[in-house]
Amino acid sequence: MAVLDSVCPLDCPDTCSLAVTVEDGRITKVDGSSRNPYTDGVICAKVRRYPERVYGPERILHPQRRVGPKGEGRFERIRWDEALAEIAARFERILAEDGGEAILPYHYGGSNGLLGEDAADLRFFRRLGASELLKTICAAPTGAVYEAMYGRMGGVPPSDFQLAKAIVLWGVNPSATSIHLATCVREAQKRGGFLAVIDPRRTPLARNADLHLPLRPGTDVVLALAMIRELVHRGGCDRTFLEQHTNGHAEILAAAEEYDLERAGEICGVSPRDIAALVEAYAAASPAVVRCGWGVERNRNGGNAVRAILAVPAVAGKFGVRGGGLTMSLSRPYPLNRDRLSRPELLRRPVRQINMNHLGRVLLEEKDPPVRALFVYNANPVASTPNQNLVLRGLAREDLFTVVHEQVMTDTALFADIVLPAQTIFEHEELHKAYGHYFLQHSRPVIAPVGESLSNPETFARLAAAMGFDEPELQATSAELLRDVLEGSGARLGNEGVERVQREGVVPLHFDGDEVIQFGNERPTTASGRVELCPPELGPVRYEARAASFPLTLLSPASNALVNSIFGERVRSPKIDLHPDDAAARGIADGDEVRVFNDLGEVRVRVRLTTDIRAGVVSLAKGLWRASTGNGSTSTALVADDLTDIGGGACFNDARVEVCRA
Ligand SMILES: Nc1nc2c(c(=O)[nH]1)N[C@H]1C(S)=C(S)[C@@H](COP(=O)(O)OP(=O)(O)OC[C@H]3O[C@@H](n4cnc5c(=O)[nH]c(N)nc54)[C@H](O)[C@@H]3O)O[C@H]1N2
Ligand SMILES: Nc1nc2c(c(=O)[nH]1)N[C@H]1C(S)=C(S)[C@@H](COP(=O)(O)OP(=O)(O)OC[C@H]3O[C@@H](n4cnc5c(=O)[nH]c(N)nc54)[C@H](O)[C@@H]3O)O[C@H]1N2
Ligand code: SF4
Ligand SMILES: [Mo]
Repeated sequence: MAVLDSVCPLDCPDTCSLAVTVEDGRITKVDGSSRNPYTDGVICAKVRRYPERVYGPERILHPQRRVGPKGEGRFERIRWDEALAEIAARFERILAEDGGEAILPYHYGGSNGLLGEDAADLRFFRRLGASELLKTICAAPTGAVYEAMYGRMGGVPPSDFQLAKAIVLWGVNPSATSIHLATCVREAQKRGGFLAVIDPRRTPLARNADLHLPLRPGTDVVLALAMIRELVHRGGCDRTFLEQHTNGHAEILAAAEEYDLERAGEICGVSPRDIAALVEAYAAASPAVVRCGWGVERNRNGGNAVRAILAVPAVAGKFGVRGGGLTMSLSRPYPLNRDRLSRPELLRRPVRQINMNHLGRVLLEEKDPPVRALFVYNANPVASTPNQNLVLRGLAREDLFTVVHEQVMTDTALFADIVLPAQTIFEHEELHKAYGHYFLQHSRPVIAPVGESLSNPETFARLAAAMGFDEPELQATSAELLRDVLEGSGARLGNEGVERVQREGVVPLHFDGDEVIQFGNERPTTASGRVELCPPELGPVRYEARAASFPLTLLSPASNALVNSIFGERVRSPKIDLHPDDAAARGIADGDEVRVFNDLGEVRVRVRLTTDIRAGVVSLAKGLWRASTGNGSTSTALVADDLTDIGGGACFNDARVEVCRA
């Protein structure tokens, strides 16, 4: 028996270090380890059960070829060399007839490891001249806004939240999505810190907050502007900071003038007194920190909401002290050489770009050229991409050649022509950044590959060889990819950072000084070196009210049991949250099976009545598998593939639905 080090690679901000028990070559236990001092031995319950996925009945053990109709899931076992030869032959024919752009890679955050995504895979697809996928399904609006306003400035690290006298959690639910941050927030509360939560749902932290503003989804831009106006009118605006460190303050203050407390209260559906109380507590506290999550962005007004939220700490002058300022994704300060890793120079001519949120319509409607081959890896679009029914129709196209590289037989893999077995984190080497802390981590395999599974780098290297591509960078090993991504990492990793991370497994990022202080040692990296409150690329500040086609707003947030669709195979009977008033109006009782529907689709599930959600809003978890509902449809079946106002993001929390008894 041995206990070996690993790292959780799931798309979760915490990137915990793991201690994995291996007996006779098999994993018997996954636990937390203290190698990463921030995650310090604590992990979530779902990852403790990871071995069930590694060895479970859904695990894909060898390459397979479809023998039945698309989607039915009947496959025959084939050898790797047969699979690769068949893919290469199909790709070559498509290249000759329609060009590389008729091939579409589809990938996202299945593994957040640096070697398994946007590395060997992109090298291969660039050499092929395939269409380029715009990775917009998550964090595109927040990313575009943050980049334009603050550049790559580091955010407040979670451990410093304990120092804050006021914390505003805005559209984020750390109890499910970032458990170590939740611990830090509770610690700040124990020390007397004020907590406000802005969320249409009463999340676990909202239950014990000093103030919970259950606003109407999609109205955050108005709330943030009203806060700014109130700061100005109540003497909480830091004019000196605005003059010295920002551009565009006159514009944002002018936009804010439109929303006094009464008007904002009416639009957002919260009491004007609560908005005033929020501003008062926030203005009075130092340090005060705003944590903006991703729930806010998934709306047609999402980009503008995030820009207005990120302006609040600047207007209030909350920077310059440890524990004060703002936090979103913390991945920006990582010293990563993305171009060295993904080699843009392999692209011989510009190629078309395809927004991943439009997968369904692209498969069905794109003509110039049509998508003839789809290569899915690190993603499960049937579960996770907007407009599920359109995606399913696209995948059902008889003339579409679909390859899926996966760990388990997902709803997407069922539609593949060729299925390729992928490894889990326990079977290959990886390098891990995090978006919820500042420790770079390295992990080695702890078991031999299960079945004939291959890592992503190995799969794309073999595919390149099968295509006869002879560029040496298409055959890079994990060790070479690791060196490439850290090339030039310099001071941020210490002088011998590359060796150290491999030797020690965990290396903290170095900031100038030990602490991270926004507008101390961390500053905006915008061209002006200032906060850009109204940069031209974000357009004018705006809020678009929307005529409701159906009466209820559907949210589909993260839940404890899954990470996106990973572990969805375990979920048996999910429930949709409905407010008792909405239920009474429809004659629905707790536990009833209901139809949730709109003009795009219908989902049949049971109901959970709860006052933890605002009336007029319903909530069904993201990432469910089709088998878990009564009719094989999940929340994405009700989500239109509209794009957000900024960044081309998905509008998951902007769906309108009706609910009735089934
Ligand atoms: N357990 C678990 N952890 C995860 C994930 C998971 O699936 N499961 N997913 C990971 C990923 S990929 C991501 S991106 C992060 C996401 O992390 P979070 O941002 O915390 O997650 P979400 O659940 O998308 O949204 C957070 C909250 O936003 C609220 N919300 C919805 N619409 C609005 C709105 O219009 N305004 C406001 N103010 N709030 C709104 C929702 O009710 C929800 O409680 O979590 C990561 N961690
Ligand atoms: N309704 C609704 N849907 C949402 C959201 C929402 O708020 N509401 N939010 C979304 C968010 S936040 C995100 S980030 C996206 C995520 O969307 P996706 O990135 O598509 O996430 P998953 O559905 O978890 O699919 C990841 C797949 O990658 C596989 N995988 C893991 N590791 C590897 C590997 O090393 N190699 C290969 N080849 N495969 C691997 C996993 O088994 C899994 O099936 O979904 C979005 N979908
Ligand atoms: S999913 Fe998140 S909380 Fe759970 S082990 Fe992985 S990184 Fe840690
Ligand atoms: Mo995400």
